[in-house]
Amino acid sequence: MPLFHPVTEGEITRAIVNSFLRQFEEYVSSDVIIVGGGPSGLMAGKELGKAGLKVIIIERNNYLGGGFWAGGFFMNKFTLREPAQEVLDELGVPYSRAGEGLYVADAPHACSKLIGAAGDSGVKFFNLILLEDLVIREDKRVAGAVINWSPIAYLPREIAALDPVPLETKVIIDATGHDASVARKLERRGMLKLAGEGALWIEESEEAVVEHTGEVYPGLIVTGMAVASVYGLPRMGPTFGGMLLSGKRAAEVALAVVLTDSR
Ligand code: 48H
Repeated sequence: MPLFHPVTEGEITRAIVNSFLRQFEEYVSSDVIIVGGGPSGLMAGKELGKAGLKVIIIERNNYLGGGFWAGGFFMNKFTLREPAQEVLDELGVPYSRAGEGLYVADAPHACSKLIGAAGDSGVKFFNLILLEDLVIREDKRVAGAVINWSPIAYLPREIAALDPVPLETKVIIDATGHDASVARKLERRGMLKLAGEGALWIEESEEAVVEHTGEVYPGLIVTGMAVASVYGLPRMGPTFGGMLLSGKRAAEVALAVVLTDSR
């Protein structure tokens, strides 16, 4: 008696292809597309999923987590300042006190729990997909994402001139980190001007990033380090509370936009 139930190779391939296509077709239209699966994007996704919205996270890598995996200095540890440790309480991630109002935790543990929580909330992950451009209609509002398989971007044009694919959505969240890749699509067309990220200043940076998290253009919300790049705010090094609370704020703003949007 074999341990595993017998199946054919064809059945396995069919299971993958059918499941992908069904999901892809369902998510051609969504409530929110989050570009970037780092801490701010995952946090925003988890909150929006919990609120019952139809949410996709697009990530160009074949893994989620962005800069959250390694923490600081490749030491797999990261810090959080009060009150952001409440997110770790919620996720069930252990941490220890490193000083007054300062906590330290294990980055892979926190990152995997956050990915799990986003998945549990119903968010769908589209890895290995790159945001190439935006859909903007006559009302001058971001109305969708234009995507392609990430490997396509790394192939020479003469063998991979492949048209990208549009997806419709009500709101896009730029959670692409230092690059602010989504906001840059608007800058390229003279529709937004990015100030560029400031130098490191922990005391100022996290609060400023959370405060400035919001809609920068109709239908486009920025979160995480993309906020610093858009508004010229200081960076904060390996402390992640600002990223998590910015993601939470982005979700609140996105929810308000979706609820007031009658389309
Ligand atoms: C698809 C894309 C695209 C694209 C980028 O860098 P991240 O971890 O971003 P945040 O803002 O959630 O967190 C920033 C944090 O990790 C950090 O770097 C900190 C706190 N730095 C402080 C300092 O002083 O340096 O994740 C962004 C994700 C990555 O996974 C990218 O691969 C992805 O976005 N991404 N995905 N299409 N065009 N551009």
